[in-house]
Amino acid sequence: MAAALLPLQIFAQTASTTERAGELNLRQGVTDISGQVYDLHMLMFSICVAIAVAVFGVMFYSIVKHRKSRGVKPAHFHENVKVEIAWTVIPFLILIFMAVPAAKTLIAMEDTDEPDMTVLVTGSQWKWHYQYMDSNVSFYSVMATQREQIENKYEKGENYLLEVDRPLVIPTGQKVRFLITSDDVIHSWWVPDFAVKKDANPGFINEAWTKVNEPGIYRGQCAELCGKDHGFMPVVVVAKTPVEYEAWMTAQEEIVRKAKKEEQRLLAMNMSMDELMTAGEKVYNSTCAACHMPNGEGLPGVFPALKASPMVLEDQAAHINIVLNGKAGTAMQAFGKMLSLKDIAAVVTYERNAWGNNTGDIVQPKDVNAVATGK
Ligand code: HEC
Ligand SMILES: [Cu+2]
Repeated sequence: MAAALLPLQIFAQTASTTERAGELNLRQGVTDISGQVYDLHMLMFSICVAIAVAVFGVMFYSIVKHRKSRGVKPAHFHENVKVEIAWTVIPFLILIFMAVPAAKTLIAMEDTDEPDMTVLVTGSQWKWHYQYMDSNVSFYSVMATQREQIENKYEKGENYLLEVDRPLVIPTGQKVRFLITSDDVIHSWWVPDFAVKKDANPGFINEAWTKVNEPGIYRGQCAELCGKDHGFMPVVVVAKTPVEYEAWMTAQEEIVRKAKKEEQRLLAMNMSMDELMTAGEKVYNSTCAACHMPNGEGLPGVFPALKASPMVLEDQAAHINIVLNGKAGTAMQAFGKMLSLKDIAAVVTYERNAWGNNTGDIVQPKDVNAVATGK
């Protein structure tokens, strides 16, 4: 909480935020490409300023020097071939002069050939999913800013709305290719320090790439208006040295291996009603209650009540299926990728027995697996 922070820390945070807010120019970024984009931006900007100074200079000089009150008679030079050629050829040459370096940089930005590694980036309302194509590691990256900061109950932190639970980790000095797509609406994956900003379109895959020179934490956001929580899907990329990256990747692969083993163990076991209800309540409150409400009554006309819902009371397979796969075109998303078999078994059991639903049904991880695999 704000009150718990040292005054010095608060001062430091405010100082750095205002510093960033006061930044007027495009940032230089941390990759060769972002440096090229910056140089291009400065070149174009200087050309525009020079043209503006020349054009307005001549204009204001003429207005003042040749004003009517001084008795100046206007000159007439309609259809002057020399002037017409000049004002066609000069802008044409300026445009060519600008187009050559711009095209060079654009082509370099689009050149995703021969990457050292590839990450599939999938946007969904309102979080990012990262899948390392060269391994079996994948995870969601969800905004970590506290609700209380958003609601102005706590002091806003230094990285307000720009912090996540699990950042994307990439190695420095390697060409990382991003395949960018979406599960629902159009998002846009944007990391200003890399000069990477690509639309994430459902049903299409866009490509981008980066090669980060220095280890560090780089922050960005979804740059496409994608619904009510558009501002709440930040991008955080941590660039580590190749050695540190390898260590991180090995640890992640170990976690995946353990989870697979744990899943096998779960499939073989039966959990008790108490265990399932306790775990299920936790999952429900953190993942489902925002829409279906803590009391299971939903929001009439927007989010259906699960209390006394016929699907929840009767059709167990349909119930498991909608939690696993969601329902296309509605806010009910697929939780199969996000929750474990155990979590889904627990939350489905919880819904079937909480709020007076009292079906007595116990759903085990293997029941969820049966629906997931169609066996
Ligand atoms: C972002 C809002 C949202 C969240 C979060 C959400 N749901 Fe839903 N849910 C919906 C909507 C909207 C529907 C209705 C879909 C439709 O039109 O049939 C729905 C439908 C359902 C249904 C079918 C109800 C019926 O009677 O047809 C079940 C069961 C369900 N959700 C369970 C869950 C569970 C379990 C979770 C958490 C793991 C969850 N939902 C999280 C929005 C949400
Ligand atoms: Cu978005």
